Amino acid sequence: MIIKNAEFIISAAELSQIPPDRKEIAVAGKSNVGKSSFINFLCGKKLAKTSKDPGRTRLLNYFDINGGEFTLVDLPGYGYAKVAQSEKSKWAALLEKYFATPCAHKRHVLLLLDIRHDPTKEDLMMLEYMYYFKLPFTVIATKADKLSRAARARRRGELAASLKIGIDNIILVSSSEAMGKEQVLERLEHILSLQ
Ligand SMILES: Nc1nc2c(ncn2[C@@H]2O[C@H](COP(=O)(O)OP(=O)(O)OP(=O)(O)O)[C@@H](O)[C@H]2O)c(=O)[nH]1
Ligand SMILES: [Mg+2]
Repeated sequence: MIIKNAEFIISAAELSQIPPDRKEIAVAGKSNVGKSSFINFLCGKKLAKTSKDPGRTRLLNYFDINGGEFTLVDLPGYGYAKVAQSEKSKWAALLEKYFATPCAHKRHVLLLLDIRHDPTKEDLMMLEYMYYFKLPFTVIATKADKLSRAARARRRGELAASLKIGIDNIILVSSSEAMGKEQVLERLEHILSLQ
């Protein structure tokens, strides 16, 4: 798969604003894990706003890929401690609605985890959602540039064990050092061919 064209569609606070029936790849993960950077890296252009401050993406941001081939969704990050409880529950409600609402979209979730850290309880909750709502997912381990090659391989095994998934369901990426793009695009091609 080649991403030839990527365009911002809409920032939505409500599911009713979601564009009509499309194949959808959702990018989920903890605040600051690198979701927006990953989308920009994948698309080869600065589409999504990134930030050093966690909690930058507060809405569902939709991007069209290759003129209708599929839609990428940048989801608001969860688990950022310094945010007011009221904001947190707003995000949680939006995310829950996103995952729980049955829809015509054929969805696949890319669940991003920082390669250096063990999954948090929110990450595990996301995983529970995936299983509960029978949403297929792939784990993307971000910021792989922060570790040596040997440490990366070790962490991949550890993450797979703690998530109880196969290592082939974890792709290592670095948006800043341009690692893993080919593997992600290959996986997306496969996912979309099944939808
Ligand atoms: N070293 C390194 N830093 C990264 C990488 N990807 C993202 N970052 C940094 O991590 C921080 C957060 O990145 P974002 O892409 O904004 O994270 P996000 O998950 O979209 O965050 P929210 O929108 O707050 O949920 C920024 O300072 C990025 O520069 C990476 O692959 N390697
Ligand atoms: Mg973001």
